[in-house]
Amino acid sequence: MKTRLIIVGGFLGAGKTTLLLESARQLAARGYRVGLVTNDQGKDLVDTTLISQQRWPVEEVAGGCFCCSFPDLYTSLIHLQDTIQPDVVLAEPVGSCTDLVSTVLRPLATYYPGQFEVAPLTILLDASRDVAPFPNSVGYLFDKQLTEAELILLNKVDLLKADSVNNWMGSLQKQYPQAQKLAISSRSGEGVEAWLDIVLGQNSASQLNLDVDYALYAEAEAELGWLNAKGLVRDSQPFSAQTWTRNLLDHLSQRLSAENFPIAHVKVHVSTPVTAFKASLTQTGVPLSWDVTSEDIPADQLEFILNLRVNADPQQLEQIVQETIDAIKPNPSARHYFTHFECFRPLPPRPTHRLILPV
Ligand SMILES: Nc1nc2c(ncn2[C@@H]2O[C@H](COP(=O)(O)OP(=O)(O)OP(=O)(O)O)[C@@H](O)[C@H]2O)c(=O)[nH]1
Ligand SMILES: [Mg+2]
Repeated sequence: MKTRLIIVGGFLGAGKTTLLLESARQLAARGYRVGLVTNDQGKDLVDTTLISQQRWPVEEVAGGCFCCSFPDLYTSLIHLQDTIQPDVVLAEPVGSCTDLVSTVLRPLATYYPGQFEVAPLTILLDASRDVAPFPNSVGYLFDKQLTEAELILLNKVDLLKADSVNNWMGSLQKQYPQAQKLAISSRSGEGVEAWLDIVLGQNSASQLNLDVDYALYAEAEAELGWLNAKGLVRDSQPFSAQTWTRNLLDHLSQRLSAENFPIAHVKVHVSTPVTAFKASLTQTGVPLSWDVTSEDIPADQLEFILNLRVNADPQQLEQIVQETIDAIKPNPSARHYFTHFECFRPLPPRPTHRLILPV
């Protein structure tokens, strides 16, 4: 049995995980068996935690993007096939990754035609994203992601007025004429059914050899400081996990803004034995966005996973995170512990395969 593989790329914070979760729900309601694959340069991911908490089968490709960790991606897909026999796998590459057609979709379709049917490459675009505060190389990467799209989804249209959606669709058509386009809201589900009809019914047929300068692409990735941390906070008396989550993101937002470090995505998952919260900041100065909230029952301990992707030096990010977690202690007696802490700049991309079509 072949598995249909739907790959959804797009810049950090564009809404890929939100779309994957909404799609998994809609596909399951249509009777499909679904698996998911997440991906990151590091480990301990908010996305994987969020997906598995919602009880979807998920595999994580950690320590490099799909293109550079192709054998791990393949192993994850085979593992899903062996364990849950999925009809459909939804996969989300790292949000700073491009050249996916030549390095991931085409190799999968070419080397494993009996195992996978690969849907057209979908790239998600956050209608509210402004890349102007980032260095030019990041803008280059952002443009390359859209240039190789077979399908562009203008996401977060719930935040836009109708005439603004029309303007967006018009300018996307001019700039990226190669791609089919839809306006969606991953959050409300608007437009997702129409997109699923396309990616269930069509295979990737891109003949594009993306013209990408790997030195500039590497520079763009290296502009983003990456920080993944996992830990716990304990106190002798119960405290609010929701307030702690809000304080964490508010503090980080203020510090990063004061230092002039543009945010690509800052996300945190916080849980106690009886509650869970997940929230994101996708841009400097934009209010935090809650994805998971529950009744705020105070507890004397919480666990957190924090992922930052910010245009800043990783050591400065580390210092800001350490100081912030100290500053937002629920009480002076509270203690925090890190069980994992890594911060780095992503290494230059070195794809396992790069299948270029003869011209
Ligand atoms: N208003 C609105 N918010 C959305 C929508 N889609 C996603 N978001 C929010 O945007 C934030 C980032 O969404 P994610 O799904 O985590 O984005 P992502 O592309 O997976 O991010 P990375 O994995 O870090 O690249 C979350 O707080 C989402 O709730 C949408 O359609 N409308
Ligand atoms: Mg994600």
